[in-house]
Amino acid sequence: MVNVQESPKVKREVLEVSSEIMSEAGQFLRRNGFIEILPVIISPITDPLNHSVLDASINYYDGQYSLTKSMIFHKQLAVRVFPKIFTFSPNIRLETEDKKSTGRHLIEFTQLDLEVKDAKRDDILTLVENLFVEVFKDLDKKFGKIIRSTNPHFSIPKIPFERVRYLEALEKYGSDFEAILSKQATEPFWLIDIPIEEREFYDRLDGDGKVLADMDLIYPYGFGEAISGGEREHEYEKILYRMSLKGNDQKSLKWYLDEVKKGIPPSAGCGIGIERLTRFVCNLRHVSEARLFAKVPGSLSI
Ligand code: ASN
Repeated sequence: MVNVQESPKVKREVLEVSSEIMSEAGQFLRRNGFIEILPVIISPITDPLNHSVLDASINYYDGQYSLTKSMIFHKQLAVRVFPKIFTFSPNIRLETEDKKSTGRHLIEFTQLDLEVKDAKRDDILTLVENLFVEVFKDLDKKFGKIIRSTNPHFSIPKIPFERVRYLEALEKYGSDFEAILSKQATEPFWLIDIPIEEREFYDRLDGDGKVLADMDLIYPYGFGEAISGGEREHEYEKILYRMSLKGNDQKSLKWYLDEVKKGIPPSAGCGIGIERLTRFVCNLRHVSEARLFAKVPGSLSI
């Protein structure tokens, strides 16, 4: 039987910080030529993800809607209409109970998801670094004292962030490298060139056919993964090939494939977890303290 859980107490100041993060990040993107689009909550297509979660779909007449796991495909289609877009996208990922105490997982969370037509990975790294600096400067000005009272490490991140190659880190530190490096670090850093088997089919395969032109951002002080993103595959044949390597079902992604056939532009982008960023800034034990109505894996709550 599922455990029914009371929602954790969330501090007012944490909600103010979270609200300010969203406001300042949105303004930064608008100043840089982005427009905000509305999020998609249900669709016949959603991110297949690289790890399995419980099914979250709704039957509708004789069809089926999935609850959004990420808006990746919609972002790729949206940049046909406007070259720089962002959205605050609610994601539903029904993670299993073992993710309860990672500190980083909720089954409902929000990504600031952005995508840029014709962009390269480096463009996104620079954009995000500048976004972080602007957001942290603004937070420092408005909430610096409050934040420092619970987070002695709070500081404006120094850019450019270090870039760590996934395979080099794996070789040096073993399979737990991400946690080890996150604990050692005092500044956020990029993990780049992630091996093909570690990610979904939509991130672009780079030169040697083994690693992708993609990235994660990792927070320091053990806070772990913050962001994932990359350059995207946009050519129909390559997408089919990548799906076949991953064993993705073509039928369930037919709506996407039909659009790809008509043509989608090259693009790159990423998604920034809002609750994780709030947790990092406020130095919170668990991401469930970073929003109201948080839903922790393995339980039911309001
Ligand atoms: N938002 C991510 C991206 O843009 C995808 C994800 O969340 N799985 O790459």
